[in-house]
Amino acid sequence: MPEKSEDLLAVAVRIAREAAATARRMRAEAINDVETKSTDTDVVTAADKAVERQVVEVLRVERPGDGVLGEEYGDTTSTGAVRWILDPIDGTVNYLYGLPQYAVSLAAEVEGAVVAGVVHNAATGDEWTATLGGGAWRDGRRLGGSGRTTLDQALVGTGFGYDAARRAHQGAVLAGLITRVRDIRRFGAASLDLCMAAEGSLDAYFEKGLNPWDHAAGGLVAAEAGLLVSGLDGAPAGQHMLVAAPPAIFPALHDVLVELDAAGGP
Ligand code: LIP
Repeated sequence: MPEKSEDLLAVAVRIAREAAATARRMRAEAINDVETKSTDTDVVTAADKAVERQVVEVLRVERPGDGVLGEEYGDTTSTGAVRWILDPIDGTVNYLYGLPQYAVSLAAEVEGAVVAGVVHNAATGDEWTATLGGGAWRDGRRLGGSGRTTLDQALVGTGFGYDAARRAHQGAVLAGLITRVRDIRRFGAASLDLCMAAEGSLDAYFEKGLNPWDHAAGGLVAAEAGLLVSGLDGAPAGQHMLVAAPPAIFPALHDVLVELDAAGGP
């Protein structure tokens, strides 16, 4: 008998809240051991690593057969059907600067399909959850996405990679898009961007270069809020592109992104 998504969500919510408390405590103590990864601006702090170690250890003890895919320590082995997908602190640059837009993002994947997810803003305590087929929720309120129907009235979220060559291409895409939409917002954490799109605080969101841990939980929240979440030209959402938008504006945004070669470049 497969586990109920609701039960997996309850585990995820409890663990994410504990992890967020650790992130807050460590930030209050001092940001230290800041290292860089792919570029000089792609940072990872001691808190990122400590939070991921905390989550991995709790899951190892409580759910010994499960696997974990985390941003900082990669994939652990699993003997069962469940794999947890974790970004310990999504929005690390915001965390470094003290901007209240960073989250613990934790999703449960069963036989390759994400069935439960939580995104917990570690700065504000705001929390979004979803289960496959069970809807998307924020603090007990069911989410239904934006009612926007035209792209020229849409407030569109996006983000940028850390590599200069990719940023140059993304900037060129933005230059072509910005006159076709109401406006652009860049908040710095994909999981929260997807949750804002799910609740209608953004009308849509897109980004090239996301990793599974960036969007596993937030992508389920957005999809369960009724948004279309995918890549371009029928591809699934992935590193080449993720687009999340209500059905009314998804086609127009999709076609502009194709026209601007948003999935292209380095
Ligand atoms: C971040 C993403 C964001 C992207 C940033 C960064 P991180 O993840 O959530 O959407 O634009 O460049 O990749 O690195 O803070 O976990």
